[in-house]
Amino acid sequence: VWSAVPAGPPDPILGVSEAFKADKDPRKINLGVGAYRDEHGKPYVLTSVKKAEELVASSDPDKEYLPITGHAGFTKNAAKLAYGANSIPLTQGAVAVTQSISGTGALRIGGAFLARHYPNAKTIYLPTPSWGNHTPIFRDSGLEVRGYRYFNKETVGLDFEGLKADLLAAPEQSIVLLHACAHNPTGIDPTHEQWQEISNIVKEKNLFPFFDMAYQGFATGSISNDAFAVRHFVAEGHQVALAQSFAKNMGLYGERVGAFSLTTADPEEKARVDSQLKIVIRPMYSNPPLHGARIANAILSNEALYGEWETEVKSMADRIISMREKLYNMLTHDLKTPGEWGHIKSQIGMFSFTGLTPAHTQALAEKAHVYMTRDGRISMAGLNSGNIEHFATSVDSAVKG
Ligand code: PLP
Ligand code: TYF
Repeated sequence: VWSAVPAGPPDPILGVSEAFKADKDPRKINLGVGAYRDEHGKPYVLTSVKKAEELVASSDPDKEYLPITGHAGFTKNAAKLAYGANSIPLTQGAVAVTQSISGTGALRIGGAFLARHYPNAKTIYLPTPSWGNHTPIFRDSGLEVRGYRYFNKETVGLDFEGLKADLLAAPEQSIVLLHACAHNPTGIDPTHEQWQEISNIVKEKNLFPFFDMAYQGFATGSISNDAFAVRHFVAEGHQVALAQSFAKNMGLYGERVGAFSLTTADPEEKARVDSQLKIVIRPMYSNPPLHGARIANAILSNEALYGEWETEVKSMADRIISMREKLYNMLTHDLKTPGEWGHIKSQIGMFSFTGLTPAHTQALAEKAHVYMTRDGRISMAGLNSGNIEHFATSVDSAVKG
């Protein structure tokens, strides 16, 4: 039956982990997938998460189905985390929110909802580059995918003029995907002033903003600072779509905890939107899983646990920042590696877009057992005091050829 099915390519990011696993050298380093590692290179389960799990277990909960839109306490608290407790649409009861299968599921629900109900052009503009999964998610949702300029190779910074020109040239009422903070893969975010300008263009051109917030807390270490863009747009009167993930900031990767929300005009409109979100979700997976939402809700609804969690998010962000400093110093001062490496320090969040070429990344894998995506992106969280020297000297050799 399947004789005509062609073999497909592996996921460009998860495929890196496969190559890493197959390598038996003890010096090997995986800087491919964006998953936090502690200073010993081990996956990290947050103490606040362990305590939340104990709290959940001690309440001896049942295993009944959740409603289609998920755990009501969790979705309420997730929306509060993103929009802020004083957000006007939130206090007015005008935010439609559903639990989702992490951030990917939230994007997919959003894509499907927009393809069905957005009254205007079914085109979504993604930054170039963007997270590799964005294009297939929105294409498979039934939207047409186009790009807007984002990264300037020359400055290794934001191509703000290109971004503005492309959004101004987009047909009115197009959808525009914005990384809320800690842009993946570049690690480059607009400044607050630039966000204000983007908000003005989005308003002027009547574009529809769809925020992907997969790293709230990871950019600056502060939950509220990292929500600046979303909260600014909402305060400016935009109606927004928002995909949230708790994979990174709570370390709940495999638990698949996320939320999708839409701000609406009023509670009556919200109720209609809610009903249609259910109609989108029901034939996809009926209702979401329980456990992760209970953990996240236990943290978000308990003041002491919330405080502990915020401290842990900041400590993850700070460890990454310290690795940026160290790597920069090794390349620039110790090894005098050719090139300008300041962007390693200035980039934000989990990733650094190093500027290493596909040829460099191939040499690093083959000669040094160092794995990263072909675009030269590294997950800073994969570096630690035990492996950073091997990484820096290997990069130095690759660059010097
Ligand atoms: N959006 C971006 C930009 C990401 O980097 C990721 C990956 O973590 C996601 C969304 C969704 O990830 P997940 O489905 O694991 O929450
Ligand atoms: O960019 C990353 O590394 C993360 C993790 O199909 C990820 O966003 C990567 C690929 C993928 C799902 C998650």
